[in-house]
Amino acid sequence: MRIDIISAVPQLLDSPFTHSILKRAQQKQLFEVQVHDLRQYGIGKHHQIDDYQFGGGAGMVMMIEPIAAIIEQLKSERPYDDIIYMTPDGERLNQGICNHLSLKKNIIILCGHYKGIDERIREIYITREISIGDYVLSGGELAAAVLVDALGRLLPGVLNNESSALFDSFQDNLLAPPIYTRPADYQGHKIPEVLLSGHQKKIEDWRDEQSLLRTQQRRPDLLEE
Ligand code: 6GU
Repeated sequence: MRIDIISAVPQLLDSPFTHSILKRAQQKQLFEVQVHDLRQYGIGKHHQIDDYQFGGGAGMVMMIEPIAAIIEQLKSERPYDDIIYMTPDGERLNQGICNHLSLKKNIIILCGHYKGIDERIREIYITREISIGDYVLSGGELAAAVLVDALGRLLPGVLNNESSALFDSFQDNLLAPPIYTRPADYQGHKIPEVLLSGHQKKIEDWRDEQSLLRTQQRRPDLLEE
């Protein structure tokens, strides 16, 4: 999978994909992330990328031409399955959307900044709009990083134990069960007996039960979906 991220503040994305799991995924060439500096496609001597809002109002608006120029450039290089705009008024991200998008070959992610982008960019180019939750960030970059991380770890071969993404919280609309490591007794805080039983079936049943319990207690909304 290849992801091209378009940003007015590319420095914000310097580090999230160069460590740990996503770093390894890129080294193994399972995954490629390219961050593009929108300002390089800006207009005139000052590489302008934003302008005042028609009709007045506070906040600058990202202009069409620089964004169109970089998207057209990228599209001339390879076909894209989706051009995603990160925006608080988009569809709220969940594991199902991540699973779906992780099957795509090439996607573009456009990060909004300032007040947002000219609406016509959305009409002309954007195929999908995604929010990461009901709160406002100062730009789409951190949201894009969240999306890329969630996609990268789903690609086949990225996680050490390939099956482990299947057991994540949310994969069955259930939260993950509690987990423990040594010591089995930490200052009197003991782990559940069943985990020491060596009885795999009982352990799995206990985990399923804990998953369900946790979901009922913390996220009953997931069970209604
Ligand atoms: Cl995608 N962008 C911004 N600016 N704020 C957000 C968001 C995105 N998702 C939640 N809040």
